[in-house]
Amino acid sequence: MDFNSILRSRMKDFRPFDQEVKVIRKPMSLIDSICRAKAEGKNPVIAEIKPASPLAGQLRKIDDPRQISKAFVNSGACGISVLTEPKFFRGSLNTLKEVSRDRKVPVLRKDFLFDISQVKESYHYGADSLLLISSFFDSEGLGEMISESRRYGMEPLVEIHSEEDAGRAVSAGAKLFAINNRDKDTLKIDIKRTERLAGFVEGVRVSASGIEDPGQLRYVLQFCDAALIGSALMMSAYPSALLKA
Ligand code: IGP
Repeated sequence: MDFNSILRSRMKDFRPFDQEVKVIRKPMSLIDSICRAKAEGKNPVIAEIKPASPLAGQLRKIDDPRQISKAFVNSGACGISVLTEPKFFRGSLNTLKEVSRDRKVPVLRKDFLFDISQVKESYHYGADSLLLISSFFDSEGLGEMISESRRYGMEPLVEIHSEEDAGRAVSAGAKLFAINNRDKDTLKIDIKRTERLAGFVEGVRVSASGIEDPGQLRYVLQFCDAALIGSALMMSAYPSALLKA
């Protein structure tokens, strides 16, 4: 399994979101939340609700996503990421809606998004930010997704895997970047990618994937403003052991 196959599967049963949506809610700023955590001397961590992964299968049975989100916030998370891809990650938009209902920190929609209507959909289901994977777009297409997100008051998190992705994200005007330590073809982790790519983007940087222990968290926070952690938190009963490390 690789990122492009997951994207293709997502495109297959895709129907554009065509509901009318009133833009009333003002999304919370993930950038502000990261900067605040940093200023307060906390580990800025975005904790992810990730029921399953393509390699590991089920990580945790999610009965009450709001309970998990509350535990993450109480342990000091500065953001919550919610997987909404249904097939490989067993996520849902419903979970996003649930989690964002009583949000205390910004909520990120994590999916393999490709169509402009999915920006409005993300807002409708309560997202404060959404992930855009740089390699899925050309620079113009990525720029359009970014502008559309900002029309709803959401600053997207633009994910990069390579120098080339970084260049595209920068020229499309991204301000908030995720350096993904997972190879998108093999799904293997190389945590040093954070160190290699950090210098290619300017703005707020998040290191994502494969962070499993306090040592790795400290390592990535040398180069990035925040870390995004899924699997390790899903499999642990004590999120604060990692978040407050
Ligand atoms: C979390 P991990 O290794 O802590 O479970 O990784 C997150 O980075 C990962 O879920 C992710 C992802 C994505 C999932 C990063 N980019 C894009 C789906 C789509």
